[in-house]
Amino acid sequence: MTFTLPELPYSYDALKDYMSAETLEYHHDKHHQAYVTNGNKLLEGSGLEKESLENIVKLSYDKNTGLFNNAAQHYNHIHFWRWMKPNGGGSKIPANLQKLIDSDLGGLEKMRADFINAGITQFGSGWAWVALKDGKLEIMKTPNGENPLIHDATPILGVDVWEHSYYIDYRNARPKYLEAFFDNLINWEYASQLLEEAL
Ligand code: MN3
Repeated sequence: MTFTLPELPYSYDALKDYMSAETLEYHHDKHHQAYVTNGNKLLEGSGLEKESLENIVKLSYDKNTGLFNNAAQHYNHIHFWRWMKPNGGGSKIPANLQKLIDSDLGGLEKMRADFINAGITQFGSGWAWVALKDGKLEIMKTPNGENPLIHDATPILGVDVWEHSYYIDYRNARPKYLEAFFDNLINWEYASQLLEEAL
């Protein structure tokens, strides 16, 4: 396969109350593009050219660090753009997801606190996640480009806590960014769709 940069599913200023056009321009057009460009260079001759993106991520982990970093970040960002939408967040959650949030994560309020805390306590660059593992939802955090795929889990929701994701809008206030993401940006329908596909 060849990695290609997907279009954002909304305009650059669509999230501007919580994530500026400038952030999205840099994050999508520069950072994500760099993962695509470098990933394609490193994929060439790796022996994994015919694999799916998910398999490239899993098979390159611990074996081909350069390829892994770029492929995993490509995977993470493809979903990250779709985990957000204008007028997102809130507590109207599709039934399949609400059910597991209640049974596995102690309800929405506890899930919110634990997810935000995972993002705050991820030292340095990384991601916070809600992932499905062995049929149950779990809150996870990972460094750099790592993601739940390499821990035998499927990402259902994730938030980028690299500084490039929030520094223009929130400076060093990562907790404020995470609260805004949770309360105003999350596309619950997309998370619900990923859950349905994973179960
Ligand atoms: Mn990023």
